[in-house]
Amino acid sequence: MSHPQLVSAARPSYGYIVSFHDLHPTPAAFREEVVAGLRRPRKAIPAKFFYDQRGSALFDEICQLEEYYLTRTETALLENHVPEIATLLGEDVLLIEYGSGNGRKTRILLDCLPNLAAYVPVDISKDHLLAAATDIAQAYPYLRVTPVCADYTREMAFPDFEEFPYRRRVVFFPGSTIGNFTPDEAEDFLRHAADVAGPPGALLIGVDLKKDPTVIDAAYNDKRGVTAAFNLNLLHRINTELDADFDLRAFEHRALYDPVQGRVEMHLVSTQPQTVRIGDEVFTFAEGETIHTEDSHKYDLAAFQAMAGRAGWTVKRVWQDSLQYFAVCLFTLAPQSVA
Ligand code: AVI
Repeated sequence: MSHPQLVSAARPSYGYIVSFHDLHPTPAAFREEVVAGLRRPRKAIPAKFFYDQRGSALFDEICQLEEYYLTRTETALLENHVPEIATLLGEDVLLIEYGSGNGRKTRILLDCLPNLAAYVPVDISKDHLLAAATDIAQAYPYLRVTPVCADYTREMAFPDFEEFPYRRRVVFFPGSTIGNFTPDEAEDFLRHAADVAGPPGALLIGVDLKKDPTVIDAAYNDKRGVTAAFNLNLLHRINTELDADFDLRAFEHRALYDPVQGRVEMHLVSTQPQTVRIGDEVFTFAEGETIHTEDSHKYDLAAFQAMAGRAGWTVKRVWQDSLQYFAVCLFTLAPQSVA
């Protein structure tokens, strides 16, 4: 992948999306994947389907919960260390963010990175992506904002951005979203990120760490029941979008941390024997049978660094909170090139 040389130029003011790369990710075959998942001997639905409009709003609410330590810990790490992060990354960075959320963490970086060359949010959901990118473009009128609509869990030809002079590409993947991949998928993603960044690129990534299981269990079983509502919203979404008749009162949220596997498994438990219809298809549930809806892996820091190493990354710096709940890691592809 060739990277254009930096050409210094006076920066104009934009305030709008400068260019949009639509890599036309195949629309998630929602019905097909749900039906196939419910036909499996152990019923499962991919976690990516949580995020309709209500699901995204509920996830934002989860991020504010006292029990959900991940967001506030990572945000504090970024806020406390952003001057050092900015120095290590240097000027004229092309900042590529995967799975852009509500933008709060992005803004911490945008406020401090000197002379950012462009901001490239990458997401599969076009509407969500364009809305978030427009907000950022308006808040940072001197920034080139160039969203890419793509399914980053699959192979894709990333744009080369020849039109923008920049010094290095930096991939930003906050939130421990890497934890929602299986370890094999996570390693593949890290390899993909190395390919997209290219030397002298860098990766700034948030990772939730193994810890006291009661702390993790509480984060996924909050007292107000927001996580339960987030989990059950998947059935509501299937009812509305796929002409189904799930009775939401006949399913319960379950999330349990398995310290041996190092992951939280989230399920929806059928509280009674029942049948459910999706269009013309009928599914039978025994009492206690579950739909597996999400895994959230927690890493041992050394094991995560080893995985990143296998994917081609070298650790440059790691920031952790005093309880060592969470890590923000900066990896590079060519250590000698870091400022
Ligand atoms: C998006 N992802 C990192 C969250 C997590 O913690 O795995 C999704 C989530 N599921 C339940 N609560 C939050």
